[in-house]
Amino acid sequence: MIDPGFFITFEGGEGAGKSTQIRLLAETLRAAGHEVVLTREPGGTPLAEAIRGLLLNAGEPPEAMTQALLFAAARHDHVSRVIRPAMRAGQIVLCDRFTDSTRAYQGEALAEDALEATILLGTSGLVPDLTLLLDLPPEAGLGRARQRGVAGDAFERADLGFHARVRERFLALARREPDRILVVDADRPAEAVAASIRALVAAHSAIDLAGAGA
Ligand code: Z5A
Repeated sequence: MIDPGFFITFEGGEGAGKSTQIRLLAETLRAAGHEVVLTREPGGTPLAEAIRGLLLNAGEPPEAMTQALLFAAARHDHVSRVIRPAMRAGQIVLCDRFTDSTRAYQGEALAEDALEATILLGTSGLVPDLTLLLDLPPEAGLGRARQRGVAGDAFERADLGFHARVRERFLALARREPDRILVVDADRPAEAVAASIRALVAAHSAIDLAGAGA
């Protein structure tokens, strides 16, 4: 059975503006009368948030396959307890990072077939209806993230070359799945980015944004 809901993921590098934009789109959709679930990965359930703590704040980062399996375990709990039920209820689910982050980040160290096997275990085959890839140079994103003044997590502490390769892997995914993954230039003021996102959602879904300033 096809779920009546709609599943949108936000992807991109560090400090690309995902949290900002997901909040703005949620406001727009709610103003248009839609029921919206706003969630994030890793996280979204108590168990998955605990796994997030293990992944991002562990002193020594776990080995790559251990990381991928922890992301998959967190995602399985999140998908089965939050995302699927919301979609069955006809809600719009907005998720800050999902499987493409696994491909872009863990793809640095793992072979594609092994990585896809962990992704399939974590999602049970759920694929986003639409993915908005917020793209900007990693120097700009890291600069924004560091301006917030919070200590960087295990991924933020990686070198600039790593973040540049993450960006390239995201863009390669968008070239491979151009109907699902839409690239948004995130190196612009937040309101300009938000306007592009509203236009893309209106053009690539049946979601009615009328009356919400789309
Ligand atoms: N990870 C993984 O490896 N594998 C996986 O499968 C998954 C995740 C799911 C944590 O993610 C890490 O998990 C992530 C990959 C890994 N690490 N990295 N890198 P996260 O989503 O929690 O962390 P994040 O990407 O680092 O989020 P972030 O730093 O909060 O960035 P953001 O959500 O994209 O940006 P933001 O919070 O909206 O904005 C950042 C700052 O910039 C903030 O001060 C804003 O006010 C400002 N901002 C926002 N938009 C603009 C514009 N347009 N102009 C100027 N300033 C702006």
